[in-house]
Amino acid sequence: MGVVNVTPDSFSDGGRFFDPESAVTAGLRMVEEGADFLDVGGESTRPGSDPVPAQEELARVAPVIKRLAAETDTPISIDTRKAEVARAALDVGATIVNDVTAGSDPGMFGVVRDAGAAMVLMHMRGDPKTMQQLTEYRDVVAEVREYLGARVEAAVAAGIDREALAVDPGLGFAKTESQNYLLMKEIGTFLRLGRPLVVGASRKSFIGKVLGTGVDQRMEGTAGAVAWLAGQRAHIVRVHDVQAMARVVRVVDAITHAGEDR
Ligand code: PMM
Repeated sequence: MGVVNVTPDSFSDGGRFFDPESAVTAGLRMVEEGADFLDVGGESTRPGSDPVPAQEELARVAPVIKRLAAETDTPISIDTRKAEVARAALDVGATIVNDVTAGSDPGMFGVVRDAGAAMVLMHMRGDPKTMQQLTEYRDVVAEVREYLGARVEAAVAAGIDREALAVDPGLGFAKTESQNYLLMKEIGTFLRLGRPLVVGASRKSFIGKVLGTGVDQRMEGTAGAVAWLAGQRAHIVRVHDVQAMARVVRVVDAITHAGEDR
Protein backbone atom coordinates (compact mmCIF):
# COMPACT_ATOMS: atom_id res chain seq x y z
CA MET A 1 0.00 0.00 0.00
CA GLY A 2 1.62 3.23 -1.17
CA VAL A 3 1.16 6.33 0.96
CA VAL A 4 0.04 9.52 -0.79
CA ASN A 5 -0.14 12.21 1.89
CA VAL A 6 -1.67 15.40 0.54
CA THR A 7 -0.59 17.37 3.59
CA PRO A 8 1.88 20.14 4.36
CA ASP A 9 2.99 18.50 7.61
CA SER A 10 3.14 14.67 7.62
CA PHE A 11 6.19 13.51 9.55
CA SER A 12 7.69 11.50 6.76
CA ASP A 13 6.78 13.15 3.49
CA GLY A 14 5.21 16.43 4.63
CA GLY A 15 4.71 18.89 1.83
CA ARG A 16 6.09 16.69 -0.92
CA PHE A 17 2.74 15.94 -2.53
CA PHE A 18 0.80 18.93 -1.25
CA ASP A 19 -0.27 20.14 -4.69
CA PRO A 20 -2.73 17.78 -6.42
CA GLU A 21 -0.58 17.41 -9.53
CA SER A 22 2.45 16.06 -7.69
CA ALA A 23 0.24 13.83 -5.53
CA VAL A 24 -1.33 12.26 -8.63
CA THR A 25 2.06 11.83 -10.29
CA ALA A 26 3.46 10.22 -7.15
CA GLY A 27 0.47 7.87 -6.86
CA LEU A 28 0.72 6.75 -10.48
CA ARG A 29 4.44 6.17 -10.07
CA MET A 30 3.71 3.97 -7.03
CA VAL A 31 1.35 1.89 -9.17
CA GLU A 32 4.15 1.41 -11.74
CA GLU A 33 6.48 0.44 -8.91
CA GLY A 34 4.18 -2.30 -7.67
CA ALA A 35 1.65 -0.81 -5.24
CA ASP A 36 -1.54 -2.89 -4.91
CA PHE A 37 -3.35 -0.07 -3.07
CA LEU A 38 -2.96 3.71 -2.85
CA ASP A 39 -3.72 5.33 0.51
CA VAL A 40 -4.63 9.00 0.10
CA GLY A 41 -4.73 11.20 3.21
CA GLY A 42 -5.36 14.91 3.80
CA GLU A 43 -4.81 15.16 7.56
CA SER A 44 -1.53 14.38 9.28
CA THR A 45 -1.91 12.13 12.32
CA ARG A 46 1.71 12.41 13.46
CA PRO A 47 2.13 12.90 17.23
CA GLY A 48 1.21 16.44 18.27
CA SER A 49 -0.40 17.41 14.95
CA ASP A 50 -3.37 19.78 14.75
CA PRO A 51 -6.74 18.59 13.44
CA VAL A 52 -7.80 19.76 9.97
CA PRO A 53 -11.41 20.91 9.32
CA ALA A 54 -13.40 18.49 7.13
CA GLN A 55 -13.80 20.98 4.29
CA GLU A 56 -10.04 21.59 4.13
CA GLU A 57 -9.26 17.88 4.31
CA LEU A 58 -11.70 17.18 1.52
CA ALA A 59 -10.41 20.00 -0.66
CA ARG A 60 -6.97 18.37 -0.43
CA VAL A 61 -7.93 14.77 -1.19
CA ALA A 62 -10.97 14.88 -3.50
CA PRO A 63 -9.21 16.16 -6.64
CA VAL A 64 -6.37 13.68 -6.14
CA ILE A 65 -8.68 10.68 -5.65
CA LYS A 66 -10.81 11.69 -8.62
CA ARG A 67 -7.80 11.87 -10.96
CA LEU A 68 -6.20 8.69 -9.62
CA ALA A 69 -9.45 6.76 -9.95
CA ALA A 70 -9.74 7.91 -13.57
CA GLU A 71 -6.19 6.88 -14.39
CA THR A 72 -5.66 3.59 -12.54
CA ASP A 73 -7.61 0.50 -11.53
CA THR A 74 -5.53 0.13 -8.37
CA PRO A 75 -7.90 0.39 -5.40
CA ILE A 76 -7.72 3.69 -3.52
CA SER A 77 -8.24 4.06 0.22
CA ILE A 78 -9.11 7.32 1.91
CA ASP A 79 -7.11 7.78 5.13
CA THR A 80 -9.55 9.72 7.31
CA ARG A 81 -11.25 9.65 10.69
CA LYS A 82 -14.21 11.76 9.51
CA ALA A 83 -17.39 10.17 8.12
CA GLU A 84 -18.10 13.27 6.04
CA VAL A 85 -14.70 13.09 4.33
CA ALA A 86 -15.02 9.33 3.83
CA ARG A 87 -18.42 9.71 2.14
CA ALA A 88 -17.21 12.34 -0.29
CA ALA A 89 -14.02 10.39 -1.05
CA LEU A 90 -16.04 7.22 -1.79
CA ASP A 91 -18.24 9.34 -4.08
CA VAL A 92 -15.25 10.40 -6.20
CA GLY A 93 -13.66 6.98 -6.56
CA ALA A 94 -12.13 5.63 -3.35
CA THR A 95 -13.36 2.12 -2.46
CA ILE A 96 -11.71 1.61 0.95
CA VAL A 97 -11.84 3.70 4.13
CA ASN A 98 -8.63 3.58 6.18
CA ASP A 99 -9.66 4.89 9.60
CA VAL A 100 -6.96 5.25 12.27
CA THR A 101 -9.74 5.47 14.88
CA ALA A 102 -11.49 2.26 13.73
CA GLY A 103 -14.88 3.90 13.21
CA SER A 104 -15.03 6.29 16.18
CA ASP A 105 -17.00 8.91 14.26
CA PRO A 106 -20.62 7.83 14.93
CA GLY A 107 -21.45 8.19 11.24
CA MET A 108 -18.48 6.22 9.89
CA PHE A 109 -19.76 2.63 9.83
CA GLY A 110 -22.99 3.76 8.15
CA VAL A 111 -21.04 5.52 5.40
CA VAL A 112 -18.91 2.44 4.72
CA ARG A 113 -21.94 0.12 4.77
CA ASP A 114 -24.09 2.29 2.50
CA ALA A 115 -21.27 2.62 -0.04
CA GLY A 116 -20.50 -1.10 0.05
CA ALA A 117 -16.89 -0.07 0.71
CA ALA A 118 -14.09 -1.92 2.47
CA MET A 119 -12.52 -0.64 5.69
CA VAL A 120 -9.23 -0.78 7.59
CA LEU A 121 -9.77 -0.70 11.37
CA MET A 122 -6.68 0.60 13.19
CA HIS A 123 -5.88 0.67 16.88
CA MET A 124 -5.03 3.93 18.58
CA ARG A 125 -5.89 5.78 21.78
CA GLY A 126 -6.81 9.42 22.27
CA ASP A 127 -5.94 11.70 19.37
CA PRO A 128 -2.66 12.77 17.77
CA LYS A 129 -2.23 15.49 20.43
CA THR A 130 -2.66 13.16 23.41
CA MET A 131 -1.78 9.67 22.19
CA GLN A 132 1.86 9.57 23.28
CA GLN A 133 0.72 10.11 26.90
CA LEU A 134 -1.59 7.08 26.60
CA THR A 135 0.92 4.24 26.47
CA GLU A 136 0.09 2.37 29.71
CA TYR A 137 -1.04 -1.17 28.87
CA ARG A 138 -1.48 -4.28 30.98
CA ASP A 139 -0.41 -6.35 27.96
CA VAL A 140 -0.13 -4.29 24.78
CA VAL A 141 -0.40 -7.23 22.35
CA ALA A 142 -3.46 -8.71 24.07
CA GLU A 143 -5.19 -5.35 24.48
CA VAL A 144 -4.66 -4.30 20.87
CA ARG A 145 -5.91 -7.69 19.67
CA GLU A 146 -9.01 -7.52 21.90
CA TYR A 147 -9.72 -3.98 20.73
CA LEU A 148 -9.44 -4.90 17.05
CA GLY A 149 -11.63 -7.98 17.54
CA ALA A 150 -14.26 -5.82 19.23
CA ARG A 151 -14.14 -3.23 16.44
CA VAL A 152 -14.58 -5.94 13.80
CA GLU A 153 -17.69 -7.14 15.67
CA ALA A 154 -19.00 -3.55 16.02
CA ALA A 155 -18.53 -2.96 12.28
CA VAL A 156 -20.31 -6.23 11.43
CA ALA A 157 -23.14 -5.34 13.85
CA ALA A 158 -23.45 -2.01 12.01
CA GLY A 159 -24.04 -3.90 8.77
CA ILE A 160 -20.58 -3.99 7.16
CA ASP A 161 -19.67 -7.29 5.53
CA ARG A 162 -16.99 -9.06 7.60
CA GLU A 163 -15.18 -9.90 4.38
CA ALA A 164 -14.77 -6.16 3.73
CA LEU A 165 -12.77 -5.54 6.93
CA ALA A 166 -9.03 -5.49 7.58
CA VAL A 167 -7.23 -4.77 10.87
CA ASP A 168 -4.07 -2.82 11.78
CA PRO A 169 -2.27 -2.66 15.17
CA GLY A 170 -1.42 1.02 14.63
CA LEU A 171 2.36 1.17 15.04
CA GLY A 172 3.37 4.57 16.44
CA PHE A 173 -0.12 5.44 17.69
CA ALA A 174 -0.20 5.57 21.52
CA LYS A 175 2.74 3.15 21.74
CA THR A 176 6.26 3.39 23.11
CA GLU A 177 9.26 2.34 21.06
CA SER A 178 9.46 -1.05 22.79
CA GLN A 179 5.70 -1.62 22.42
CA ASN A 180 5.99 -1.03 18.66
CA TYR A 181 8.74 -3.64 18.43
CA LEU A 182 6.79 -6.09 20.57
CA LEU A 183 3.71 -5.67 18.36
CA MET A 184 5.84 -6.48 15.31
CA LYS A 185 7.47 -9.45 17.04
CA GLU A 186 4.03 -10.83 17.91
CA ILE A 187 2.37 -9.80 14.64
CA GLY A 188 1.17 -13.35 14.02
CA THR A 189 -1.28 -13.02 16.90
CA PHE A 190 -3.33 -10.52 14.88
CA LEU A 191 -3.71 -12.97 12.01
CA ARG A 192 -5.85 -15.04 14.34
CA LEU A 193 -8.53 -12.37 14.07
CA GLY A 194 -9.18 -13.96 10.69
CA ARG A 195 -9.00 -10.73 8.72
CA PRO A 196 -6.31 -9.31 6.41
CA LEU A 197 -3.62 -7.50 8.36
CA VAL A 198 -2.33 -4.04 7.41
CA VAL A 199 0.85 -2.80 9.10
CA GLY A 200 2.49 0.62 8.83
CA ALA A 201 6.10 0.77 10.00
CA SER A 202 7.45 2.91 7.16
CA ARG A 203 9.93 5.59 8.26
CA LYS A 204 8.44 5.80 11.75
CA SER A 205 10.40 7.16 14.70
CA PHE A 206 10.95 3.76 16.35
CA ILE A 207 13.06 2.85 13.31
CA GLY A 208 14.99 6.10 13.58
CA LYS A 209 15.58 5.43 17.28
CA VAL A 210 17.26 2.07 16.69
CA LEU A 211 19.40 3.44 13.86
CA GLY A 212 19.99 6.97 15.15
CA THR A 213 18.80 8.37 11.82
CA GLY A 214 16.47 11.14 10.71
CA VAL A 215 13.32 10.55 8.72
CA ASP A 216 15.14 10.70 5.35
CA GLN A 217 17.53 7.89 6.38
CA ARG A 218 15.12 5.15 7.39
CA MET A 219 14.66 3.17 4.19
CA GLU A 220 16.89 0.21 5.09
CA GLY A 221 15.37 0.11 8.56
CA THR A 222 11.91 0.12 7.01
CA ALA A 223 13.05 -2.73 4.74
CA GLY A 224 14.04 -4.72 7.83
CA ALA A 225 10.58 -4.27 9.32
CA VAL A 226 8.82 -4.98 6.00
CA ALA A 227 10.81 -8.19 5.46
CA TRP A 228 9.94 -9.38 8.96
CA LEU A 229 6.26 -8.49 8.61
CA ALA A 230 5.92 -10.10 5.19
CA GLY A 231 7.80 -13.18 6.45
CA GLN A 232 5.29 -13.45 9.28
CA ARG A 233 2.51 -13.35 6.64
CA ALA A 234 1.13 -9.86 7.24
CA HIS A 235 -0.96 -9.18 4.14
CA ILE A 236 -0.47 -5.49 3.44
CA VAL A 237 2.43 -3.18 4.34
CA ARG A 238 1.75 0.55 4.18
CA VAL A 239 4.90 2.21 2.85
CA HIS A 240 6.31 5.39 1.32
CA ASP A 241 9.15 3.78 -0.69
CA VAL A 242 7.07 1.53 -2.92
CA GLN A 243 9.69 0.43 -5.42
CA ALA A 244 12.18 -0.67 -2.78
CA MET A 245 9.61 -2.31 -0.50
CA ALA A 246 7.83 -4.13 -3.35
CA ARG A 247 11.21 -5.67 -4.20
CA VAL A 248 11.76 -6.67 -0.57
CA VAL A 249 8.32 -8.29 -0.41
CA ARG A 250 8.77 -10.16 -3.71
CA VAL A 251 11.93 -11.83 -2.42
CA VAL A 252 10.32 -12.65 0.93
CA ASP A 253 7.36 -14.16 -0.93
CA ALA A 254 9.71 -16.25 -3.09
CA ILE A 255 11.27 -17.65 0.09
CA THR A 256 7.87 -18.19 1.71
CA HIS A 257 6.55 -20.14 -1.27
CA ALA A 258 9.77 -22.00 -2.19
CA GLY A 259 9.19 -25.67 -2.93
CA GLU A 260 5.41 -25.38 -3.15
CA ASP A 261 5.42 -26.31 -6.84
CA ARG A 262 7.42 -29.50 -6.25
N1 PMM B 1 0.12 5.46 9.89
C1 PMM B 1 -0.04 6.75 9.56
C2 PMM B 1 -1.23 7.18 8.94
N2 PMM B 1 -2.21 6.31 8.62
N3 PMM B 1 -3.04 4.12 8.59
C3 PMM B 1 -2.89 2.83 8.89
N4 PMM B 1 -3.87 1.95 8.56
N5 PMM B 1 -1.77 2.34 9.52
C4 PMM B 1 -0.75 3.17 9.88
O1 PMM B 1 0.24 2.69 10.48
C5 PMM B 1 -0.87 4.56 9.58
C6 PMM B 1 -2.05 5.00 8.92
C7 PMM B 1 1.04 7.75 9.88
O2 PMM B 1 2.05 7.70 8.94
P1 PMM B 1 2.20 8.79 7.73
O3 PMM B 1 2.28 10.15 8.38
O4 PMM B 1 3.45 8.41 7.03
O5 PMM B 1 1.01 8.70 6.84
